[in-house]
Amino acid sequence: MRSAFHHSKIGTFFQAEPRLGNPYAGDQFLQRLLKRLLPAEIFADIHSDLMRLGKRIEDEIDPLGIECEMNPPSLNQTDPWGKRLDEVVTSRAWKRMKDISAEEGIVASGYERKYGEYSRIHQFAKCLIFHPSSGLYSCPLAMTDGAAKTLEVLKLPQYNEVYSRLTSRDPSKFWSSGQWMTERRGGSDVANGTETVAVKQTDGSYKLFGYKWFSSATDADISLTLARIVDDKGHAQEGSSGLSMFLLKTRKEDGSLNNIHVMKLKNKLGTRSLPTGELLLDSTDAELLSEPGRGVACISNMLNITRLHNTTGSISAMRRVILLARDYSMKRSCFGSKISEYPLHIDTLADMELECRAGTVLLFELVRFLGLQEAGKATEEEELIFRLLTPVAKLFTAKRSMGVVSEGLECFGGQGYIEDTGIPAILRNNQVTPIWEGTTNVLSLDMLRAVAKSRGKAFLSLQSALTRRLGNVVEKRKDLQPACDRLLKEMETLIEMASKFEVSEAMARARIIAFAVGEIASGMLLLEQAVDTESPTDLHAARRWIKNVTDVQKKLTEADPVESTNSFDMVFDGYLGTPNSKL
Ligand code: MFK
Repeated sequence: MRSAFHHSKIGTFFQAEPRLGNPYAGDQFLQRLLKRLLPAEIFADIHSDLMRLGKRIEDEIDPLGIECEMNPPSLNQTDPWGKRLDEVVTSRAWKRMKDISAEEGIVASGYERKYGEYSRIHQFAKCLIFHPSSGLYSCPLAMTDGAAKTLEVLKLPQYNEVYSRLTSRDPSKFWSSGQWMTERRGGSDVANGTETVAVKQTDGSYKLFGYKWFSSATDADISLTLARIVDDKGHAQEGSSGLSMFLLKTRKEDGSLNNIHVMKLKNKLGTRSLPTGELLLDSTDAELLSEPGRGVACISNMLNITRLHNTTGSISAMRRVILLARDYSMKRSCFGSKISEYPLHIDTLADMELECRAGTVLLFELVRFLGLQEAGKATEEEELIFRLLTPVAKLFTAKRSMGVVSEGLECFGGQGYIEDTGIPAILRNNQVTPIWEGTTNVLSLDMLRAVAKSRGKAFLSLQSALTRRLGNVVEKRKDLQPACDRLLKEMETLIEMASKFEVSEAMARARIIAFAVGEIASGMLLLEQAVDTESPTDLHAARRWIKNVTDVQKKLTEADPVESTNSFDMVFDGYLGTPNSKL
């Protein structure tokens, strides 16, 4: 009699592993979007470059990214005899990533302006497919881009060489930059928390003394940083207007560190392949770049670029997990069918795909604006929308991507929780995107400040762009009138309600306002994509998105932020001392 238990079958089944493939070839939505945004001959050129880079990512870069993840940096602080070394030891793969980044022109392609106003679209499309395979080398590249932008805006001839290195394609010349802003007392509140001081030297240069608490890419070649210039009596001005922006080289001519002590490397939840250090600046040579007291405004040039990279990172994490989950769904059988055949699973994937598409159109709208601005073609309306939507895109995509990536892990069942599949790292690494470059709350307030500084014109500019552009959508497809009307109504309500708030009321609702702006702007862009491409999936996505757009009136009316002075006690049962509940 045959045993019901077939020994020979034990151990012969293995889960089919998800394959990444060429991440550009696999992203049809991105291809359609680029085709729509670019003139035909430029698209043809960029498309073939991205196909090539996608193949290189599949064959060479992604394995190196995994190697970076497996070999995090370490700090060799002293030699056996106690002499200070402060050596940040990075992996072979991390170093190789720097060379590849230069060769690929991940920063350079934004500055060579080969495609004029479209150059930034090319650059950010590259970043989008590169980021999740880069072992987080995308972080130093983001800051390098931000530093290059800052130098370009400042137009100081004495820094031409530094600029040319930041934007070089030659690995032997290429320099990366840090952005050392965060101090122990000042993560979000840089203006009041920055303690680093700058002492002027007789030759006009400065020496910096301070402690930088989170310094991403500690192994960078240069860094932009903030410090307070002290006067002859040793006094430094407090607050934002006391801050100036400096450029420093991390090493001296002889290769030794520029009086920088690497106190420790941070032990982080994710982004472990990226060296993030605590640095003591102890007489570090630096040069003043901004006007004295204009440090925050000056470094904002950098911040607005790194925030676009942050947005890119969040979207690319969504795209990466979706590409893997899509592939896996077609391989994994469950209850007798491939899981790609189950409507419930498809519905889950559809929501993930939708978030990713909404983020992608928002990013490329901003990147398009950036290109126009740099080509001197941006209108005042575009400038205002760019300023308004940059923090919105960052906070919106960062927050929403965490939900998508978490859902993505679930698509693999238990395998999504197993470290050596590489899948959990997508989640761990992405958790930084809502935090660095300004948290969700800080960026919601930044958006409000942009509105306030423009005396409301930023909102009105978005509204008039919506009216005009959605009008064009309806011209092409009358059946989209209700969807367009819905977005216009939400924007109108938002402006009407927001304009009646006291400052403190608006601040307490800043998140709601920011997410509403993100949903409305993405909705318009998804509709434009749908009517231009006439793709049924783009149309489906746009309709699905708009159905789910938040009812602003309801949300703002029902919002019940606790605004009184004892608000903390209201939430936490009199924790601070005002009892407000009884057992
Ligand atoms: C793949 C992902 C790659 C990403 C890599 C990133 C790695 C980097 C890691 C980090 O370094 S994370 C640390 C980042 N830190 C932050 O993002 C700080 C968050 N806090 C803020 O953003 C605060 O809003 C801010 C420090 C800017 C507030 O400072 P202030 O001095 O209280 O701001 P204030 O008084 O509103 O603005 C001063 C000036 O700057 C004003 O100019 P004017 O004097 O001419 O009016 C503002 O208009 C201007 N400004 C501020 N933010 C701006 C801006 N201008 C343009 N854009 C902005 N975003």
